[in-house]
Amino acid sequence: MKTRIPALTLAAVLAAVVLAGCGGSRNAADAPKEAVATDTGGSLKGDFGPPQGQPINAVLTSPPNVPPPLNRDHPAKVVVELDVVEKEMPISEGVTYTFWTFGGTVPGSFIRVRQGDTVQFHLRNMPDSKMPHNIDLHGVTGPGGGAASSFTAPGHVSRFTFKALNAGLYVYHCATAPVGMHVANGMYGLILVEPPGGLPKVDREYYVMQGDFYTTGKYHEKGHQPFDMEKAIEEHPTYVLFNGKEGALTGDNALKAKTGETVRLFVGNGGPNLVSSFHVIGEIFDKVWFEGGTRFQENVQTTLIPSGGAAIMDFHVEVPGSYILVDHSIFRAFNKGALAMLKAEGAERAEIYSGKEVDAVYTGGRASPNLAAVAEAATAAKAGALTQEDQVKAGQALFAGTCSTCHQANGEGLKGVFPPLAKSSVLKENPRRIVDIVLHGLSGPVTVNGEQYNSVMPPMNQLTDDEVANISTYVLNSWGNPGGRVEKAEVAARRAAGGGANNAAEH
Ligand code: HEC
Ligand SMILES: [Cu+2]
Repeated sequence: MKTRIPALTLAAVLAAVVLAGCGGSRNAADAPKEAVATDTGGSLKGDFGPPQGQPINAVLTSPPNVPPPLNRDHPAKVVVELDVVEKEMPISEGVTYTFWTFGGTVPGSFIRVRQGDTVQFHLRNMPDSKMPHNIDLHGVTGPGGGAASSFTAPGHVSRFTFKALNAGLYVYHCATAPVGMHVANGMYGLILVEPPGGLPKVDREYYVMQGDFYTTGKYHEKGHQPFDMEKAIEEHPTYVLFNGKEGALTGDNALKAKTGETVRLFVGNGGPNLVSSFHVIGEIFDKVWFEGGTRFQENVQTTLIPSGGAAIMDFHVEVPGSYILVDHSIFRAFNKGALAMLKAEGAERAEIYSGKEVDAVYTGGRASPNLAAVAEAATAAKAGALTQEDQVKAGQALFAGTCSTCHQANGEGLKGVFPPLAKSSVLKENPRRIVDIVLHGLSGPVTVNGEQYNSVMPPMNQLTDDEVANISTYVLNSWGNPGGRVEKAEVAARRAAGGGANNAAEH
């Protein structure tokens, strides 16, 4: 190892010489001085003395909202009161989960303080909680980040105080054993420690946080889903979500902006396991304060957000339409829920972009909030009152995000490429066959309404039994098909029977 040190030193000297050489009017002494000038000094220069004025109660906000900029020129004593609430909430349409939360939401309340502030933190664990909890704030200087001082039993409050010495965007999370389980249940959020001058002004600020979730049932399995410790240890999430719920930020809940505005996202990643490749489809981040730190990078497509990390990104909105926020580890976006949306209103800018909505391409049925029908069907099924009509409605919503890409929303298909489902001769001959086709896919030659197709339909085995039942019932009762009803049990039996609907094997 020792022999490497002179080599590195030599490289540094050479680099300095090269820099100085091409600098024109600059001289060699400039370079190190500039480097020092841009150094904020970190915690060494983060103490601006004792708090001044009356104590201030921190404004806490629920996601996707962010407290307003502080516009304060001196350090203060800031009181934060955060409640730990364990509660059942939807994690997807028709699916519930028992979340453990900071402030009743996932992610927890957003906290905003100024560098040099003295923060008096009150953590209250609600009396109806079943578990003890604590908090580790990554913006705290001191062992455990507050965890050791904040262990709080149900019905108790604990208090600790820290000085926010480093500016930046920091994750906070529960650190009670088993830590992974507390985090997986939603116990994380963000605290922004503003630099003394604040951040540059923007038109809108939003709070988005990714997390991975582990349920015993598969993705979209309806009803209440318990936490699955094995899947969590194996790092095989069932859901990867922004703001704790599939659809938390799509359809009517989409983030909003207008053209001509600059939008800032405070994005955190609670994990517990996955690293996020955060990307906004159709936008380029003008600035990214990567890792939530002091410096920004410019003109970024995708920024990496580690588990237990955060980033701040600004972008100017030029063109109206829907922008899709994803984890660009893309199966997570389209098959595990890591998809959010920002809708920008304003006049078209044809000179920048020719137009045509991105919605249908990237989101299918997720763009509109009609997935409510799916939840209604699930509720009805649970009560033993599921009607054919419920199934048709739910099936229609699911068809939009699943089958319509190929067979088209009106079931007419695309001539020579995707066969029609409307008045389908295949379904007329044997309506029950739809279950096998959806579960196992279809390949080889098939004649539909007198026209030959010889292509491949991939198995849709990401769908749950009730989803297949609802979609099948919808198709059978639409566009002049023979009608009839497919129940969940029939789908389960066909799935268990395995095999395929391959034409070649049948003929
Ligand atoms: C990726 C494109 C694609 C998707 C998505 C898709 N299909 Fe298909 N589907 C096909 C193709 C291609 C065929 C013909 C396969 C062949 O040539 O053997 C087909 C055939 C069929 C058939 C039999 C022929 C007919 O027209 O009646 C049915 C029924 C069917 N699909 C239903 C569905 C349903 C329901 C869904 C949604 C759950 C779905 N498909 C999703 C491409 C797709
Ligand atoms: Cu906890």
